[in-house]
Amino acid sequence: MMFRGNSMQSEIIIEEVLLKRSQQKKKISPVNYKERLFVFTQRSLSYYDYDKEKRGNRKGSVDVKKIRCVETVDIEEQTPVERQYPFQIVYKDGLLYIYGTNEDSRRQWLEALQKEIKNNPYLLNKYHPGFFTNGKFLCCNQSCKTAPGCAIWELYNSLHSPSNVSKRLPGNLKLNRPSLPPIPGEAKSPLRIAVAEYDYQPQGQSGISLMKNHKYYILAEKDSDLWRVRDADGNEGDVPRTHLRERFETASETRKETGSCENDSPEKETPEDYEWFAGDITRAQSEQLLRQKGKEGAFMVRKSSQAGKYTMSVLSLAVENKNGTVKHYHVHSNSENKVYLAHNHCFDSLPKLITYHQHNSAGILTRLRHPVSTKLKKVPSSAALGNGLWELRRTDIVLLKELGSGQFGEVQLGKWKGEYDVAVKTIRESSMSEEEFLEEAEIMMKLNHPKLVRLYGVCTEKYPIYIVTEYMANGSLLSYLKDHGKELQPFQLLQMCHNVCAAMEFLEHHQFIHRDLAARNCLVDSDSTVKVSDFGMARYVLDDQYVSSVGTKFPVKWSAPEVFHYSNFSSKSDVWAFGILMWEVFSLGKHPYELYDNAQVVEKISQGFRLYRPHLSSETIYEIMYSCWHEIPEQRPTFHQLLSQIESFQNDEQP
Ligand code: ACK
Repeated sequence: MMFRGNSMQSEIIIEEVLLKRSQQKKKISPVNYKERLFVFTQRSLSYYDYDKEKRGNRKGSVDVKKIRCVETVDIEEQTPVERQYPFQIVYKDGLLYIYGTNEDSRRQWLEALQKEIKNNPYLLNKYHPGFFTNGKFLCCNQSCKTAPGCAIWELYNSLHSPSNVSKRLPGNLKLNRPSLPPIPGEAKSPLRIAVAEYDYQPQGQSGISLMKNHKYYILAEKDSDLWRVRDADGNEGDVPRTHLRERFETASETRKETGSCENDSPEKETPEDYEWFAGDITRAQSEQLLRQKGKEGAFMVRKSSQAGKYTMSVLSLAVENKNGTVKHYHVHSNSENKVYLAHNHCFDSLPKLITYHQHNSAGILTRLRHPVSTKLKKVPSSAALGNGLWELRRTDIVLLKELGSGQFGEVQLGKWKGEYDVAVKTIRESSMSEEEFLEEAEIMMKLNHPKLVRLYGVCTEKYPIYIVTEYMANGSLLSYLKDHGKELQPFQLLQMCHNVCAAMEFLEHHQFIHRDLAARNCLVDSDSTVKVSDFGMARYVLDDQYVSSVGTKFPVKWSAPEVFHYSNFSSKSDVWAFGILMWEVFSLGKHPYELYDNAQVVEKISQGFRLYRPHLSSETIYEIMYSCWHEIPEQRPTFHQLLSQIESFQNDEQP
């Protein structure tokens, strides 16, 4: 297999000779398997005749923009060894089955393809885990090649989720979820279907368990808290309705899932796919976002506080109030499972209702004109939110969701000007020496590097103070390593260290000391890039336990001897911490010196002991990290040297 750079549109991302299954375009054509040279560029996946190292004629090509799903395929019993690693490419005009040469080859193809298609317009949220063979899918027996998928394509949620705050799962996911069987004798009654939003274990005898993303029939609403549901295996039981989200599907849409394929799969099925769907935000947040949009007919649909229901919020400026008026409408459903705002206008689905009201106000405040999105949108890398001013307007920021707790207080996901995602550190009173921080915040804002988490600005006029930074969809490097490290290859781990080293070289060049470099203070972006965060912030923490080298929170295990003995910080003490960070990366998020407490670490380090080689690290990589732990700071490499060592290693061999 070959990997190439992909900076140019037509450059090859990956190419390999793989087995391709015939597409059986006619039902009677036999299945056969041919070796083809597959060449994947940002534009297309093409395959060629291939004989004795020679590329022959092009036999076919799929436009990358038309790809809707890339996933593994379940193998049948007694599949020969050379066909153990199939994957499928579902695209607008067909379905392609290809076989990786081994698990690694398949994973690399999946990752490369999934990365390139993630912004494609019509990704599928369901797929077929089984092959389409001799006129039907082995997984669900549907006989039409374009029939809607029968299992949830789990990766779709992370590639395409509206509140893409959920973490991306790298690697390939194989999920084979059965679709619900029809309820005997109930085929003509309106089917109410709900999807579990969380796993649930039954408390009493009458309950059944729920599995996240699986579908259930709603049989009855027992009271305001409980629904009686039936799962795909026919088990019935009571479950809390807060764990389910009702899907507004008509009976015909449900039927499509289990057989008929008069129509091609709908491009967008659930409200989640739409620009206007805001998911779990509160009434107050929706009002703030609509007002920030400030346009007549700005609207969004959010989940109502009543489980399984939706609310539509609309802004009109054509009323006296200068901020405009926001109205909230419940989306009702009738006994035929049709949805409506006003009784006389009922629709099969929520998207259809919205389309109607985009053209007709029909009883609502104003026609729906401007969808307000809570989908993730990064601030363009060149932008300074405050136009050079570091004080931002608090009213331009809507806090949407807590991400976690940091050294100074909570970290929240926020929207700036109703459009861009930002992370907001809300600073608790007396957790930070603000004056000193504010004196330097402007300098920190100017430290601009692609591998440093951008500091956009602050809101300081009252408590809680806000520190507004770049939002990083995959959270801290430490939790990412713990959750997904096993899916990463050593070369990817080294790439993460390279990212951090590049940022640190930049800080070193600007004579700026981080003082608390560790995996917990780095963040991972949606494309798995790692960026260094919280640079210089350690100086402003007002917590004796953290600031004093004998305090329980002081990061002794990341500190060079001159730091824990004399509080002597320098770029060279950052280099020591970088060595520990490399160790954390190659140990997939292990805690360094896990058997020792801080005092024992001071003693051991002073005696010359150092961390052992993590088993994912080669000798050469270990030599690099080890060199960071020289007792004498001057003998440690600079970040500049470390960066070129890592790069030459990346160019020469695999770690
Ligand atoms: O691992 P996490 O989900 O990612 O939990 C921590 C938590 O807040 C406390 O630090 C998350 N976090 C911090 N800063 C950001 C940011 N800029 N973007 C996204 N998540 C962040 C971090």
